[in-house]
Amino acid sequence: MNGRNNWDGVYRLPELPYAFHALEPYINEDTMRFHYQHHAVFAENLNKMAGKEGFYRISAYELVRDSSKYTAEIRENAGGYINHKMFWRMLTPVQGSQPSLALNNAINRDFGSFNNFKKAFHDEARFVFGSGWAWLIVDHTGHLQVTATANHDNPIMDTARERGIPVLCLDVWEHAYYGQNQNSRSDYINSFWNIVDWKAVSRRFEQGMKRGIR
Ligand code: MN3
Repeated sequence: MNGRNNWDGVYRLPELPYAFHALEPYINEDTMRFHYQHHAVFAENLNKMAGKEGFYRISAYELVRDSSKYTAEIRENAGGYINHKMFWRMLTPVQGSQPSLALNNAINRDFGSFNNFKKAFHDEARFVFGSGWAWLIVDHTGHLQVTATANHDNPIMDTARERGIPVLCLDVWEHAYYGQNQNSRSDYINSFWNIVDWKAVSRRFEQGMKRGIR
């Protein structure tokens, strides 16, 4: 991975690219603060385990990608660390972003229409049993698919049932919405569409198409 030689091996908590209250009313400040603290725990745990649990100076991305080589505890913490990092960057307080032409065309090709895609993603997110994540991925044939993972698993894992590059993701653990939407995961998913950063998502799609799982 680029820059690894210069990396000191510390898993750092990335700053949020916006203020804690910036996504209101769709995600409220308390929920974001609580959720970000939750992300911090994964970084702390990785730092505690590094050097003792069979890995050192291996990026969290690689720990997740090559997850069959590591323990469930490493996989859970590395997954929690990278999933939240991806998730924060796919959200924005700026309204009105649009998918790029390339992403829009791929969505129409693979789902029939943008609304069909939204429905497929919504259903995938809604029916994750227990804790997990919903994803839009580019698979190895270059096609888009919606899929879900349990716990903090990620579709880049070498053990993933449906493997691919994450383009869009949604955390559907109860901690992501319970403070605001109580038990309505559907309300939370509906709110989510208002804060998706389609520019960032389109960039991920275009890079994913070029590079594949690195
Ligand atoms: Mn979470």
